[in-house]
Order: sequence, then structure tokens, then C-alpha cells
Amino acid sequence: MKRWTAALTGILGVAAALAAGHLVAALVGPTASPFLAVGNTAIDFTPGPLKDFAIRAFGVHDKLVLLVGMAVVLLAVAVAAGLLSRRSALPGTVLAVALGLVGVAAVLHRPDLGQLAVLAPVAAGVAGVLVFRWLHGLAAHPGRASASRRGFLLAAGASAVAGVAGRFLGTRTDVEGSRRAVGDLTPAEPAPPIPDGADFAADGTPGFITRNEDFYRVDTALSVPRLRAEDWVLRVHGMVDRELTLRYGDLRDRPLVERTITMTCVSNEVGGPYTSTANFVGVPLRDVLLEAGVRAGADQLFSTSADGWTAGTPVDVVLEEDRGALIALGMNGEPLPVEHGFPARLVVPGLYGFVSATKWVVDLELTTFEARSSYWLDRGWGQRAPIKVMSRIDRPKGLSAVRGRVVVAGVAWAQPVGVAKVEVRVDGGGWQPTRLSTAVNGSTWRMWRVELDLAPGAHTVECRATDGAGSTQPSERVDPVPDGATGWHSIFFTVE
Ligand SMILES: Nc1nc2c(c(=O)[nH]1)N[C@H]1C(S)=C(S)[C@@H](COP(=O)(O)O)O[C@H]1N2
Ligand SMILES: [Mo]
Repeated sequence: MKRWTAALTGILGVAAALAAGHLVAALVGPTASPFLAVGNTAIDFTPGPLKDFAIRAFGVHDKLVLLVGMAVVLLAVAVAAGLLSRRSALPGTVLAVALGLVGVAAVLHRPDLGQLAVLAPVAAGVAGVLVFRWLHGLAAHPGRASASRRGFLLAAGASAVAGVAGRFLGTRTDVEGSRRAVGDLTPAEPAPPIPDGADFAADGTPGFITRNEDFYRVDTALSVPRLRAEDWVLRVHGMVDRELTLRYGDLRDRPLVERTITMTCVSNEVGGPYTSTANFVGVPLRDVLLEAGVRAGADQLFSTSADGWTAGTPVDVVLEEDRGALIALGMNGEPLPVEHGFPARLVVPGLYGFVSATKWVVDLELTTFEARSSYWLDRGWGQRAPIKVMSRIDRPKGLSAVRGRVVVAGVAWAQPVGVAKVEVRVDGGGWQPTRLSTAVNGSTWRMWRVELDLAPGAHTVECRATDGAGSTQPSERVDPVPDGATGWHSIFFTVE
């Protein structure tokens, strides 16, 4: 068998396997698609430091990088399997079975998939073996070049059709339709309007409210859970006096409240971008918990997403009257975007997202920290993770050249107490005050700016914030793991 023919049998065998798996997955659970299941499982098994590196290096593209990487590896494996099978179909067959088994293992590992879901990787393995062996048989007979060509085309075409059909069936749950049907989520208690002067966007800070398209996104979901509002149910149970089962309509018919909240990710490095602000609309989480009646001794609110991700939030924090924790349904005047948790998510001001902000939330269990441990806790991150006071310089940009008077501007946050002061210092000199933007509330970020008269040449500017309780951001550089970075952001630039 020619080399390229052999390679092609391998590639088409794998393509057929993926397509068959994808098609069957559309019927038994979209994330059972072997490629996605393996990817999701790989994410769960990736050692913490590597995952942190991926978030640092690839940011919001981390998942794309993983998928592309997997595709490249799979292609290489397919080509190798084909080449190894030039004499006998056995190596390729063994490999197809092995890949099927990897898929089965991955699907069984996923917390969001039932037993039936193994049908998808099984179908993938069977289709891979059959198609590979069939093409191999055709290609092994030198006299039948045209039959073999037809076979190759047929396999490629059938795989494409099955893959597209799987994609079509898999997205047939009309989530966007469900989102549109939700209509306006008009708050009975709207957030106060954002005052003029709440940001220094003209000087290079972010605008006060982050548009939904620009809101940072961090989660472990390779394919976003697709839940329709009308099918969504939230169970509240565990150490409660009465269990609650809440449907979307139950929540949206309540008097909704709107709160302006800045969310922050624990994996944000000093100077990093993982913080954004929105007007969230929803139901006070505290009210729901009081209705259920939290029993004495329950210190953890353990929340679970539709895709099996979990977070553990201190009960004392979510029960604080002034905290303003929400079961959010909407964001910036529309139902939550699907990537941000539609139909419902938690938002708890003042806590990093990984211990509080469960998207696609379907289960709230009142329990203890002793009894259950959540997704990131199992991977070496902290148990209690209040947001640390932090400030960032947005302008000038690092290594840039500036002319004339220098405007230095940025953002600071210290939810839920708020920012009281931001100072800067130049070239290690004395700390100087900056002007703060108009305060909105303690659970939101605050912008700052200062004009400096600097001599031409190279300069370094550092900033530090002080929160409303009087704590000043420490200089000590600490990594994001396990409970948030500390240190002063500094920018190096030149004045011309
Ligand atoms: N279901 C689910 N919810 C999740 C996560 C996740 O991986 N899965 N990540 C959390 C983390 S670490 C953060 S910082 C916030 C980010 O929310 P956003 O993507 O809407 O900005 O969501 C939280 N909620
Ligand atoms: Mo996060």
C-alpha cells in the first residue's frame, strides 16, 4: 500500500469514528461526543499548575488551544495508525478500539452524563474499526484503484454528513429562542443609575459597565451547557428545614432586584484583565435560603452547575443582609448570555468567582466544608477566597513612549468594602495621591487618574490601593494560587 493511501485510511477511520460519536452523542447527551468528552476530562485531570499556565498564556483562548492541540495529536495518531497498518490492518484496528475505550473512560468520568452516554464513544469505536478495515481491504488490492477511490470518497462524505447531522441535532435545543422568549427582566428595585464621572474612559480606563460581549469569561466548559429556561429547575436541599424546587417562572415572577457588581477571577495576575462590571438582575439569594430555612451547623453553600462543576461558598457570607448575593437571571438589561450562565447563575459580591459565581446553576446544597469539597478546592485552590484589594495601571501602556504631561490612569477594586484611596509613585519615590472617580458602591471597581510632570527619559510608575476598611494593598508579590495574587502593578515607559 502506498504511504499516502495508508495514511488516508487512518485519517478517514478516525474521521468516521468522530462523526459517528458526534451523531450518537446528539441523541444521548451532546457532551458525550468523544472529542469533547476527552477534552473536558483532560481539563479535569490537567494538573493545577498546567491549567494556571494555560489560563495565563492563552487567556480566554485556552479552550480553543486545547481543542486545536487535541486535533493535531489525533491527526498524528491517525496518520501513524495508517502507516503502521500497511501490511496488516491489525495495528489500526487496535488503535481504533483503544481510542474508543479512551472515549468511554472519558464519558464515564463526566459528572454530567448518564450511563447511556457511553453509546457515543462505543459507536465511535465501532465505526472507526469498520470503516478503517473496509478502506484497508479496498486499498490493499492494487487492481481495484477506482473501487478504492470511491470507497474513500464515500467514507469522507458519510463522515461529513454524520458530523453535520450530529451538530444539527446536538444544538436542536433552542437556547437562543428560549432566551428571547424570556423577554424583559424588569427589576422592581433597579440599581441606581451610574453617575457621571464613574470612569475615566477618556483617559484609558475601562468604561464603568462592561458590555456583555466584553465581560471576561472563565470556566471549564468546552461546550457551553445548553439549558432552556422552561426546562430549568433549581433544587435547594441538604441542611434545610424544607427543600425547595424552583422553576424559572417562579423566580422571574418575584420582585427582581438589580445590583451593580464587579466580578473578579482569582487567577487574575497583578495587572491582569479578569475583572468586569455589570448590572445583574435576579432574586436575592439570602431570601431563597431563608425560605428553605438553613439549619444550624451548615457552613457551606455547595452549588453545582449543569455540567457538574461545583463551588463552595461560606453560608455566613451569603446570609449577610448587606452582601447582596444574587441568583442572577439577567445581565446589563438582557437575560444572561449563554456563556455567562443562562438561565441562572450565582453572583456573590466580594468573593472570587471560583467560590461563588456558579453559572448554569441547578443545585444548591446546604452542607459543611467538612462534608463536601468543590472543584477547585480539589485542585489545590483555597476554600475561603475573599477578593483582595488590587489596583491596575491602564495608561500609559507598558514600554510605550509618551509626550508632554503624562496622564496615568487605571482601575482599583476591593469588593465589598470599596476603594478609598489609590496612590502612585514614580521611580521608587514618595507616594502621591490620585483622583478617584465618583464612587458607585463598594462592590464595584473604582477608577483613578493623576497627571505627572516628568523629565524626558525612562520611568517606572507603581500604584497601590487602600480599601474602605483601611487596608493597603501589600507590595509582596504572591501568585494567584491558592487565593489570589498580591503585589503592586508597575509600568515602565519613556517620556520623549
Ligand atoms: N459552571 C461553572 N461556573 C463557573 C465556572 C466554571 O468553570 N463553571 N468558573 C467560575 C469562575 S473561576 C469565575 S471567575 C466566574 C467567571 O464568570 P464569567 O465567565 O461570567 O465572567 O464563573 C465561575 N462560575
Ligand atoms: Mo475564576
